[in-house]
Amino acid sequence: MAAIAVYPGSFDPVTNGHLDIIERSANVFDKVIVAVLHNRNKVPLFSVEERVDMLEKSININNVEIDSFNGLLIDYVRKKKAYTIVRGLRAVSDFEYEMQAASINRKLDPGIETFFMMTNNQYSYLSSSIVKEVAKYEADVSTLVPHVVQKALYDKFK
Ligand code: COD
Repeated sequence: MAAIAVYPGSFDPVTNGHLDIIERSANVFDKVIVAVLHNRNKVPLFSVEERVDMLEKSININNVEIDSFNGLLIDYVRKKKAYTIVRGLRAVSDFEYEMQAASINRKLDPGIETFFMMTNNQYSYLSSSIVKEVAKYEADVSTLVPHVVQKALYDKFK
């Protein structure tokens, strides 16, 4: 049976930190589905279509698929016949939320495991929020995000 993993997130927008997790998980699992969340309480900077498009243009790995989802993550993971959720960990500050999310997801379906992958040290400070913050002031984000994202950020803040 193929080992399918779902890497869910907001990806608003995708950063080099996300891409690193995607590349490394693609080496571990037979297939990785990068799943962009549709609805959130807070309004994203980029629409789900824009976020999916930027991911598609930034990734060219045979066993990686880009998708989007609505509602509960665990329902989506089941629908995809995946048994693993991949999450990235940057710092202790990520731990509390991730622990809570993994626990509730396990409660909802004990058959689905959450796997954590430590950030690559060079991306440990990197988040979508920090990238948006600096791009707003037209600072250089070329080493933080793929080219297509950098362009989209500058266009958005023009
Ligand atoms: N290095 C390593 N990992 C990173 C980096 C980096 N520099 N930057 C981000 N990551 C990791 C994050 O830790 C996270 O694991 C993943 O990449 C995605 O990050 P984000 O910020 O794009 O996405 P989140 O954390 O906002 O995604 C939250 C979900 C969409 C997964 C969550 O809200 C969800 O599952 N919602 C659906 C409703 C639901 O099922 N809720 C119950 C469970 S919480």
